[in-house]
Amino acid sequence: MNFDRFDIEKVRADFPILGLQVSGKPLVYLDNAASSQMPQAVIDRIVQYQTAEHSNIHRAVHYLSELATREYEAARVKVQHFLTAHESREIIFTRGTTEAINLVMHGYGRAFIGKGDEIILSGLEHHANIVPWQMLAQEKGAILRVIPMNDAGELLIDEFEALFNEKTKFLALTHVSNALGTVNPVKKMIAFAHRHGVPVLLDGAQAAPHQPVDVQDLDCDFYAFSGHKLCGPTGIGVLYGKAKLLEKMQPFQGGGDMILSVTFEKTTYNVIPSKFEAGTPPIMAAIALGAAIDYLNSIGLANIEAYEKQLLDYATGEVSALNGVRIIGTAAKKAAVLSFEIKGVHPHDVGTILNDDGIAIRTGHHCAQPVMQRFHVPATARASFAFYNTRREIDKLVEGIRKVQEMFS
Ligand code: C6P
Repeated sequence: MNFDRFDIEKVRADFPILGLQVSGKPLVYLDNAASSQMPQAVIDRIVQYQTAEHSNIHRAVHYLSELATREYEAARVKVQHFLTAHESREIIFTRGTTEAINLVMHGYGRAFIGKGDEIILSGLEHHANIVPWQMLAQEKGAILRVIPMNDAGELLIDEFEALFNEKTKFLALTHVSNALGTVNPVKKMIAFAHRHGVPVLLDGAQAAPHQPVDVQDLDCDFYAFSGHKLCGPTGIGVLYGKAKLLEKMQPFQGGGDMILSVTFEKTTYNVIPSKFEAGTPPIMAAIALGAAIDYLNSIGLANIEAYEKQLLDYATGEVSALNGVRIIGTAAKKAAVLSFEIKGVHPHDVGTILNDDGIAIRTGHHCAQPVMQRFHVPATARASFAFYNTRREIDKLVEGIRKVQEMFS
């Protein structure tokens, strides 16, 4: 097996936290789908900003304010190129994927989706791409339609197509499932939705950190992702939206920076993207996200995707060879997520015992309870990989699973 896409030891050395000992053992961090770790370059960028650049933006003519404004807007341009968006004004900084989806629900959904209209979601969605649409449906009297999946965790495309009718007004779809790792055939699904005049939001939280994303090639109308899953900090996320849609949307929140003028009678809203960035934004976090994108680009998203696929293939082979372990989510096209259950052991016990060996995985419903319901499990154990993980770490995971089985035998 070829693991030499890039120098993994050099990459690991960029992440100080990977040198940590947990429970007296070297940390094996396999919870990257929840939050990935931060390289020194991003930590340094945060320190530099806080020590020599910090100020509020868009508000003053002094040196620091102009510098911080420049760096914040430069981060927006980095995100634009990262997503291959047409224009930087199509990039809106949010607190994360959740806020980005809520922004679309409020700004687009409340204006353009009404009573009896239908919104299509998939059975693979994270709660962040279910609950806002449910709230909208309750408010407006709209209806949610759900694309079912097969036992591998792949969406049933015939059933997807059959859901469309003249009432269909929106498709909100995850690019990659956080619970199972399924990579959805989003480009084809977007093209189908567009043939019916239906705009599409992609939840890219689990895709953007793991593969190149080109929103123009996908032709999605909205794309959302989070900084903390992409080697950046928490508190920052991105909403990409096509300019022509963002322009006709209502603001999400009211306050400073999103206005051109205010009187007690009337407010005129700012142009995009400011119209959607009310109040002082997470300036430091946006700049750090820009640094994270620079770092990922220095490795190359295509290299990351190829390397993580090798990790996933290796892990899938090793874990599926274990008696009494069931992998949940066996789609033909998967990102680096391995959800599993060990016969007779609650996933929380699996997580706790692995933690005793310094191995970090996530256990629970992964904020995707409908996925758990589909597979008739209350929860799973989930190992999720990043480009700084190694085959040796997967061996440790497998040793840990064997140890759990011995303890419960
Ligand atoms: N999934 C996980 O462990 P926020 O919290 O806004 O940054 O991201 C929400 C979100 C939305 N969509 C998908 C597909 C996601 O995976 C997540 C976050 C984490 O799987 C935390 S629940």
